[in-house]
Order: sequence, then C-alpha cells, then structure tokens
Amino acid sequence: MKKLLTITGSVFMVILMVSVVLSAYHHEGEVDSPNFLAQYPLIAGSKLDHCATCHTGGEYEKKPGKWVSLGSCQWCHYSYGYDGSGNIVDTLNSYGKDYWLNGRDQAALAAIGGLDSDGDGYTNAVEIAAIRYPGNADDDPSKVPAPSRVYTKAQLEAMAQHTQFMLMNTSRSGDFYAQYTGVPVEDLLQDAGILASATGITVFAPDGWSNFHPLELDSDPELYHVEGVYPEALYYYDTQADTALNPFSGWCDYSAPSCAGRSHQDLIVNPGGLKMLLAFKREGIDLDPGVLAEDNKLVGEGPYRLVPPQKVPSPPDQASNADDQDVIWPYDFNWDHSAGAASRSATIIRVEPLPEGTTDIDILEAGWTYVDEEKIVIYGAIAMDAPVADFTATPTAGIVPLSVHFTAQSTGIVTSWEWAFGDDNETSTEQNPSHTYYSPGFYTVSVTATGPGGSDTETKAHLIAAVSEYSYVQPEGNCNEHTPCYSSIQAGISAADAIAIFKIAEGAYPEDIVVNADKQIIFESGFDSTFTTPSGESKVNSVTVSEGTVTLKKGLLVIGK
Ligand SMILES: [Ca+2]
Ligand SMILES: [Ca+2]
Ligand SMILES: [Ca+2]
Repeated sequence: MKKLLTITGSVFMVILMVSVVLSAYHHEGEVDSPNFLAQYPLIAGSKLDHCATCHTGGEYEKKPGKWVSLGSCQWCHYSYGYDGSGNIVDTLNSYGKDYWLNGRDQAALAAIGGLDSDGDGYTNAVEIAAIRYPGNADDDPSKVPAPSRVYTKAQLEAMAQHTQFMLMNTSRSGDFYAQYTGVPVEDLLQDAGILASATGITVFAPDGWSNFHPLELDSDPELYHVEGVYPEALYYYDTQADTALNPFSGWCDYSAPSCAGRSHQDLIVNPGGLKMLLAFKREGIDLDPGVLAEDNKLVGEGPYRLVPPQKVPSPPDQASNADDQDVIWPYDFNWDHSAGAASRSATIIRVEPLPEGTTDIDILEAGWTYVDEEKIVIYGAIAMDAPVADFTATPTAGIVPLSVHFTAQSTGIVTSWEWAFGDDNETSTEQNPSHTYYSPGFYTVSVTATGPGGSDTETKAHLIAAVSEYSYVQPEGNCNEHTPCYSSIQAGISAADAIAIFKIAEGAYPEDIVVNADKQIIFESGFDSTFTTPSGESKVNSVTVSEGTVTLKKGLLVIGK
C-alpha cells in the first residue's frame, strides 16, 4: 500500500494522499483545494482536481545543457522545497497567481471567474466548466481529448513477449544485472496504432516524473530511442564491485539468478536483441507495484517499468556520490547510465505530438489508480476513428442569386474540410462557408471531413434548389399579388420551367397531381394568405410522378381524400 506522506511547515504544498483507491491530493492543513471544490464541486475527481490547476510545471538544469522537465507536483517540491524555503509564487501558473492576488479564498475564485488568466480567449469559469486548465493556454474548450487506449495486464501478457538480460547502470544508486520480460515498446505502439506523424513518447509515472524518448536513434547520448535494437553488451564482473562480497564498498548487485554461470567479459546473448521494453517481470517474477515512501520517493518498479538498454555498453561504475572512487570502475560521467531513463511504475505513455485540435486526456499526472489496477494508458498520436461528416445548409431553396450558408456538423476530430457546391467545380476549405448560386438548378453538395483518424464524405443530392422565380398557388384570390399565380397546382406544373418551386396556400386541392415531364418540382405548402409563413396544410387527392422529381421542402402537403 502506498503511504500517506506527512509534511510540516508547508501550507501551499501538495502531497499525494494515496491511501484510497482513487488518487487525490491535498495541501496539508490548507484551504485551497477545499475552496476550489466548494466553488466548483463538479470538478471533483477530474483532471482539474489536481495541483496542475494552480501550479505550473517547470524544468531544471540537471547538468550543463541537460534539462529535466517536471510535472506540477514534482516541480513544486523541487522549487519550493519540502521545507517551504522557496518562493511559492514561483510555482504558480497564471490562474494560481490571480487566485493568490485576489485574496486566496473562495470569494477570490468567484471574483476571477470572469477573467481569462491564461489569455487563451476563454474565461476561467468557462474553462473550468469544460474541464480545461484555466492556467494553461495550450488547453482550452475548443480542444477534444486526444485518442487513447488503456491496456490491462492480461492484454499485455497476450502480446508477443520479449526477455532480455541487461545491465541497469545508475549514476547515483547501485547498479545491477537483471533479466526483464515484457513487450517491446515499439510493438506496443504499433498495437496502439501509432500515427506516421509521431516523433516520440513521453512516459509518465504517478509521482510526477516523466521521460521523453524519440522514436528514432538520436545523437544525444541521453535520449534513448524506441525503435530497433540496441548494441550487444559484454558481461562485466569484478569482486570489488560485487555487493554480495563487499556490502559497504561494492556497487553492483550480481545476485540475480540470471547472472549465474556468466564470467567477466562474456558476450551477453539476447535472442532478438536488446530493445526498449515495457517490462512487467524481472527474473520471471511480476514487478513490485510502486509506492510512495516517506521521503516522497517512489519505491518499487511495477507493475510496468519502461527499460531502455545502454546505447553505449559499459561496465557498472561506482556511484557518483561515493567517497571511494579509487576502484576498478570509478564513476564515469561518459558511461551510459540508462537506468536513469528507466521509468518505474509507468502509468501513462503520451505519443508525441498530440494531434491537432486535441488536448491531454483527463488523467495526466494522476496515475495511482492505474498502478492499483495494473493498467497503462497510451494516448496522443495514435489511431482513432475517422470523423463522421455531416452538414446543414440554409436556405436550401430560393431565387438566384441564392446565397447559402453551410455549417459543418461532423463528429469526431476534424482538422480540415473540403466542400463541393455542385456548380462549376466550386469548392471551399472553410469549416462553415457561404456560397452563392447564380444559375437556376438543383445542386448536390458534399463535404469531406478529414482528421487524424481519416476522412469521411457526406453528400446530399439535390440539396439546393435555385430558381429564377417562385410560382404561387391559391384556389381563389390573387396570391397576395405574387406572380405567377395559379388557381390549381396542376396548372402551375404544366406551365413550369424545368425547375420550379411552388408556394402553395393552405387549403384543400381536390386534384390528382401528375408530373410526367423531366421537371424538378418543389412543393412548399401550407402558407398563410400572405405567403410568408407555413401555418396549416395543403391537401391534394394524389400525387403521381412518372418522370422528373417532386420534393417537399417546407410546410405540410397532405395526400389523400
Ligand atoms: Ca483562459
Ligand atoms: Ca486554458
Ligand atoms: Ca553506476
């Protein structure tokens, strides 16, 4: 079980309270998260119920030129310190600063609801209602969660397994040899449907740490690639390093069963080669699930550990912080310390970059549930369902020049639109274009919606009817002075052009309507006496169409005696 961390003397400070199934956070003795939940009760348990709502992440220079990115929890711990010696304001994002400046109470949250703290065009209240970060301009209500897939342990175990024996070389803690079993990360990403646009992955552990790995081999010695195999290595053994023989001065653990029978400078043979692995077994035994220790350090490595082999194989070296470096393999900055890039208790793999128009899913930085349930989520640049294209048009009938406004109504993630309006190959790539029809005709309109999941086309045949004039029908009367005016529908059809729109007054028409010529006839029915609004029904005995088409666009045409 994970332990409750206790911190004294820090107020605007987060700790992970993980004694319950769901991960949660609280500031010891503070009022900020209760204030937030009191003001916005619906966000409980969402990604906003988290330090990242008010705190920023950050990065620090681990060694010259090498920056390490930290999530908001870890960044606050790093920059503010467990002893509260740092400046807390440095850990706040723009929303957290506005809350701070306005009095840091529930009234402050209400007061800043109308502000746009992060300047992304949406007020804080609107963003919070949409479960979007009010202090992060990269997250806003126009974006949808990126596609994601959750893998269970049973699913991972059902995939092709890979086992490899390797050195885990750390720079500060002990080195060890071990045999890991799991799924090559490359295979896992293929299974998840990684997109051609993907460039790498960021692996997150629930204590806030993350590591980026490019897909392809990178010249930076500390960037461990996902694809392909790593170089073969030799086995390095020395009694001086062996912690079994030298519990205090040794630095490498050779106690794994898989070390048995190996000798110094033997070639390590791994069928299939050394790969970046999402491991779930070590020496054939399930990895111990990660827990958070008293000092806020993650203990344990399971259920899943992302294990990169050494890019440049080296012997195990003495810990960098050890007093005695007068040993066979002293600490060597230039040797490959791949264990530092091995993410313990990995719960989230974000495939970079996020597809356009998408944002982080709702569990970023909260992953303890996944540890408990032995799940890992992969999201970002992975396959998703193609969008489903649809659209509306208004008006769909009228007199030329007829200006029609089209509105895309597609579902799914759409990043581009291609419209065809049916006249003279005119197209548009706007989301909601307007188009003017100058010639009378029946026009077929289509839109193709394209997103990261593919494309879909919706075509509406004969959607738009453009005519040079309307025809009016009213049994007695003058059609409120509209022309041409007919006293029977059939008389109007006989006189009509190839395309005609009839506005028919409400009432009974004891006619048997026959259309037997190649005409496109539209009935708009049930108009009041001024022909402005359909208000009732127009009733005919029957309608027979042997040639041409008849379309009902508006109003109510009732057929039958
Ligand atoms: Ca905003
Ligand atoms: Ca925002
Ligand atoms: Ca080492």
